[in-house]
Amino acid sequence: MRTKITTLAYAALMAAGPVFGQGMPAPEGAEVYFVGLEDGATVASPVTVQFGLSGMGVAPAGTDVDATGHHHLLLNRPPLGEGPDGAEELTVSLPADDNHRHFGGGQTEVTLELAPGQHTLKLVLGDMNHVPHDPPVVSEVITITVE
Ligand SMILES: [Cu+2]
Repeated sequence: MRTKITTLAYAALMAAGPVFGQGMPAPEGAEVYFVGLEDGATVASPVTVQFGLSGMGVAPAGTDVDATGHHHLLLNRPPLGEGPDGAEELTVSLPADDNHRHFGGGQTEVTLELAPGQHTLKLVLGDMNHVPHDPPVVSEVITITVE
């Protein structure tokens, strides 16, 4: 009995800590994609980037509803799962910095000021805790040239 109580207390403690493990499940066939912005495009800054999603719904961060998530834009970094932390980054909350933009309000587009030159963009849907879904719902990496 004593062991069981300790185990439950430990589980409660872990639930309150940082989120590790696995994202919420994604339905089969769910897709995230760029709307009206092609790989190889040449554009002028500011650049408006629109996020498309099919097979799931957009919901603000923190929303505990199956088959929903919020958009993240990865800028100028390796594809998710191929960064310094490897596949482990698929199972933890996405960082929030210049290379990882969160749209936790449920936004479906952003207008970016980008320096002239080449930039890579990739979309990743995150669950209520900013963790990629299982399996991850990600776009292709696209490369654009800003004039
Ligand atoms: Cu997020």
